[in-house]
Amino acid sequence: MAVKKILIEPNKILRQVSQPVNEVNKEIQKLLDDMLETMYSANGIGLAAIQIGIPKNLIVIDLLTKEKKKDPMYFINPKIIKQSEKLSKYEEGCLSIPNLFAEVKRPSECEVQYLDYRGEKKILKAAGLLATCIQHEIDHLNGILFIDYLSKLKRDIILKKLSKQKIEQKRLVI
Ligand code: K2U
Ligand code: ZN
Repeated sequence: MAVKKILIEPNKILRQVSQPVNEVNKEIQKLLDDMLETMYSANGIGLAAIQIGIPKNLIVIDLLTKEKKKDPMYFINPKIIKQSEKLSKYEEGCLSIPNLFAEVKRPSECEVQYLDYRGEKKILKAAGLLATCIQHEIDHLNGILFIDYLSKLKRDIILKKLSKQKIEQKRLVI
């Protein structure tokens, strides 16, 4: 397994629409393994392949709820097939938008159809943080970031802070 570099917004690659996976094979499983290791090392609870620059419909999630015991979930070609009318608010973050959080409203529950790590067809009913995370990650596969749901004012403030962070990091490297 390998830890990969996570792309940071603003980055055109993060706005790409990812493509379906045609065959679940060793190469795809290795990619899922690397995504999971990258997510754990970044203290995230979800990661989409596009965040490491791979435009494929692949997501990993681990909410680490049971006493921080690892219980990874793998989603290949995930598709939301139902969403509740009821909405829930959650203060979202993103590994591609480091150290910045904002409240986002999303359907409280969703049903997602996908292939699992072995390529088996599955349907999952999700609620709470899992529902939020799945919808956040599937947004990534469509080139959508949580800041896109914010007002222009809030989004511009966040983008300004991100650009400042990037300049400061460049200074540190030199
Ligand atoms: O897509 C990502 O960058 C992963 C997000 C997933 C996430 C976003 C919003 C709400 C829940 C999950 C990161 O894990 S953001 C860091 C984080 C960690 C724990 C809880 C919430 C956010
Ligand atoms: Zn994200």
